[in-house]
Amino acid sequence: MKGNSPILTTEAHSDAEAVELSEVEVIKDKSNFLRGTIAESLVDGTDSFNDDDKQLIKFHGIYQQKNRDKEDNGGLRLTGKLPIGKNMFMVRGRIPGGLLTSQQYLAWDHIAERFGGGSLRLTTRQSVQLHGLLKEDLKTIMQEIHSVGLTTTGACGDVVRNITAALNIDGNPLYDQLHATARQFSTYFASEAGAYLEIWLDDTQYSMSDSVSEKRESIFGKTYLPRKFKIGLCLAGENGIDLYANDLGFAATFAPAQNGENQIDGFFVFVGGGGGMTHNKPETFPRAADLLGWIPAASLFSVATAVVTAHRDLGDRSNRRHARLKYVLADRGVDWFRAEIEKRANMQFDTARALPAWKVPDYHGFIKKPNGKYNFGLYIMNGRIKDMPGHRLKAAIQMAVARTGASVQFTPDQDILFLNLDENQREELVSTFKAYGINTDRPNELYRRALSCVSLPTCALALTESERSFPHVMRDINRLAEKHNVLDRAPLVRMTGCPNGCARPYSSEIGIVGQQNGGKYAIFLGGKYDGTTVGTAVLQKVQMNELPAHLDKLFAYWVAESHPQERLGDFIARVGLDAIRALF
Ligand code: SRM
Ligand code: SF4
Repeated sequence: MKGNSPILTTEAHSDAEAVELSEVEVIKDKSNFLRGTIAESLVDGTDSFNDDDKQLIKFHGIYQQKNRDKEDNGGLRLTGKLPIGKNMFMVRGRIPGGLLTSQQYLAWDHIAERFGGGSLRLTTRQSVQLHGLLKEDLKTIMQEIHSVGLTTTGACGDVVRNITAALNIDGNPLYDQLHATARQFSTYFASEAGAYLEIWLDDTQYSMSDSVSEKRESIFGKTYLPRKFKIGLCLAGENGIDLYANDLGFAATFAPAQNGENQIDGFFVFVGGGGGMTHNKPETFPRAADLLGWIPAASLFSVATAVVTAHRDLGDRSNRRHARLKYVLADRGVDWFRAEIEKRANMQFDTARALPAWKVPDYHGFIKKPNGKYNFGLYIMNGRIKDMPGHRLKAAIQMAVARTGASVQFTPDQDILFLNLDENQREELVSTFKAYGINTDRPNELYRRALSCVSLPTCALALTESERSFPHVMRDINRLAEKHNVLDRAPLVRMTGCPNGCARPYSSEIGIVGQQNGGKYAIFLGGKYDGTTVGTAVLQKVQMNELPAHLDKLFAYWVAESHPQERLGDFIARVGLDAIRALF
């Protein structure tokens, strides 16, 4: 399918080479399709990669990191035993829609056990990360991941990243159609050049040292995309994936097919969402995606290709802070961009079709499906799966997956959904978690969708704590929600250790965003529960021990002035941010 389209040229992209390119563009250009000297480095006896290869290994799903804790104390608490004073690595999976067989889950678990300090970290894009890995183990790890039909290629880097897809909560066959599309996208937009196979899996038939042909990357071209590119898929009216935070989002509509069964017949197309920003640089900002219009299902791949190649050709390759697709939309406007995609894909959007109102599905606990089987959503604080004294979560999940043989789906909220359990499996699951003392109750409304990013001690970009302080922050907010009697409409809270927005704080109702060393945070308000808007920084440089006093005032005002059951984000949108600012 790809390679035949007339829009798959890299001409505009090579024009872009006339401008002064960012350093990463130069590294990609001379990398021989992401090879660099990674293979040589793997056998050089050191614990690290050189600066160029450090950029290139990201495309293979690997980050070089350091344990930023000076001593092995905090690291042990939540992130497993991390090497001190050595370079170490993070590996991220590419798992479209977050779906894994039991064998695949157990493979990740087993690798974490042996190489990753006994800790797995579920991510906000339905994937999993391992931390604290050593360079000498990387090849074995990649081969073990590959041996169960999985990969890490394209999990990071300037490519189409892991595709997120709606959760299969109630067994509706439309989800299977969405998941099939997510897998097709994942294959369609995967790197074609073969460096991954050659370096990690010893497959030399892909070696291209003599002639480097751009045909090897028929969509991306030799220098790939200007920046990361994220795609999400959901059903129209059901936003469990934070659709508006993606560069490209598809919300499926459906109609009965000839056999009377519902079939996906088209998609609302959203473009230009994204979270990253830099404090005090107003030219950088989080942005909620724009709706381009509706397309019939037959246009899906040509429109997706047109949007990805528009980013390839029009994205800024000189300034990585301005390189995401959202800046093309912000600079040129949505009408211009719609016309550009119509030209590239040779189609027209239906802009008259009305978008249904959004709901956010709930998946925790047991959900009985029409076929009599059950799904079970397990809440996992911060997505961290690890054994701690008195709380052997990793062992419990490993045992539950092994005993039931159930497939699982990672959720965009860093949780696990166990799929399609019969009555025996359901009992097995309950007794396993009980034996390990794991609480399987549904979390309350405050905790249900709350997120925090990884941050310290592994993330090189972290300015403040996030994952490790989140339990304490949440305890304080829970106390306040109880005090003001708003637990049934508790706000969506998300926290990050820097403004890059990995836990999507901007599309939450209370976004706590690391701002400065010394534990100072910016507080973003105004985002809505359904993820359709982004918030604004209302408070700056707040210490976490000051947050409860601020939220106390906010909650009091909200309760006093809101309509019955009005959510915080909707309330703030109604009264305006000036009224909120006046509180502090
Ligand atoms: Fe992220 C960079 C972790 C989802 C925006 N992100 C990073 C790095 C790799 C730090 C680095 O560059 O050195 C973090 C690794 C930390 C560590 O030690 O593990 C990191 N991002 C994560 C994860 C694991 C957070 C989590 O707690 O789950 C998420 C992995 C998702 C996945 O499986 O693919 C993760 N990152 C996101 C999201 C949310 C989303 O996509 O839904 C965003 C905001 C949406 C967006 O992309 O705009 C996000 N991450 C960033 C950015 C800012 C990009 C920008 O446009 O400015 C960076 C920094 C960068 O790319 O330069 C970043
Ligand atoms: Fe690291 Fe910042 Fe992302 Fe948190 S938001 S994981 S601190 S890059």
